Amino acid sequence: MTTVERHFLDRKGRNPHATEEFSWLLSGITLATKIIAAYVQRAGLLEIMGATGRINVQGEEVQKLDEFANQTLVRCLGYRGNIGILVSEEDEEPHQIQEAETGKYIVLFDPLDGSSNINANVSIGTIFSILQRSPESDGRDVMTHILQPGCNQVAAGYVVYGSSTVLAYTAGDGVHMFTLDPSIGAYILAQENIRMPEQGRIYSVNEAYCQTFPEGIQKYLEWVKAQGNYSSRYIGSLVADFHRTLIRGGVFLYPGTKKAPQGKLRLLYEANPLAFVAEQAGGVATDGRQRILDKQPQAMHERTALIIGSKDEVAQLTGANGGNREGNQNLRSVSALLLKSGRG
Ligand code: FDP
Repeated sequence: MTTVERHFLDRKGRNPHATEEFSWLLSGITLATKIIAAYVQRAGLLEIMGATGRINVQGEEVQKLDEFANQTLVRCLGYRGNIGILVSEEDEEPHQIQEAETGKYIVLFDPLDGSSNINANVSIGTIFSILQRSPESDGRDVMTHILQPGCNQVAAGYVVYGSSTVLAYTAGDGVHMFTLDPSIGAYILAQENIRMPEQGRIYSVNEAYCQTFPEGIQKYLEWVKAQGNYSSRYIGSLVADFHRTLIRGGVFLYPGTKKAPQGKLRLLYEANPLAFVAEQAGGVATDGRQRILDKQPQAMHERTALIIGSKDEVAQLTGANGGNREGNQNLRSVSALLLKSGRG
């Protein structure tokens, strides 16, 4: 049986970050997510369903489980000696844990993604991203360490609390998946070096907003339906929709809408870590104009449009790789509309 930490340490020599120190950090994430998984499973019994009555920094209603998941991650990671800064989607400000000399890692996380689905027993998850303090910074301005492009991530991954609890992570050398065995309380290796299928005839989007999507996206959605061989799947929990896309292929998209012109999803806690996982599995992630991992974040809670999935399906939508005629038209329309609205 290979656990996450053991699997990671076995990569010593192949991955510069595969150290005992980093494995200790990862064990903070596995511990926290095991506690969260246990609570998610018993949420109805523990009377921790429902809203707290508080509105978070994102303007969203905070669920009791959101708060619990956030506190669990902060507590479990706060004691890991090598973590300097913790950044949560739920909190307005970063948690500064340690000085630069010791706390060289920064962990950013969405403690409970898809939380509006909690009360309906739909899969939800935790997403994490790990950075190192920026070497260019003088160490005083905390934001220069946090606002790094996604291509600087040292590791990233997610946990889906679904029919089973599954953890997938990358540290820049492939994507590896583990299943939580509740009888022994450990994540056990299920599959190494996962590859996302290059094609997958599944599109995943909240089509209710279609009328307010950029014209290029609307055209793509018309095109996809006209093919007759695509299926639509939308769970409404990014982490679960992404996990299906990783395993079965296809494309997930959440473009800008009238309500959320910049897109709804968060660059640092959602798009960046999933883009890192997608690329490491052979997939692609873009905002319609630019590779997600090249985006220079301007603010901690910045939002972005996201198109992520199988290489061929994203190319079909964006017209990348000299794609087909419809694809190229889609790209031009998406880019032109993004530029016109000042979002490019
Ligand atoms: P939620 O609001 O339930 O937390 O970013 C959060 C997120 O869920 C994603 O997990 C999900 O993909 C998306 O928002 C769903 O948004 P819509 O309800 O607008 O489709």
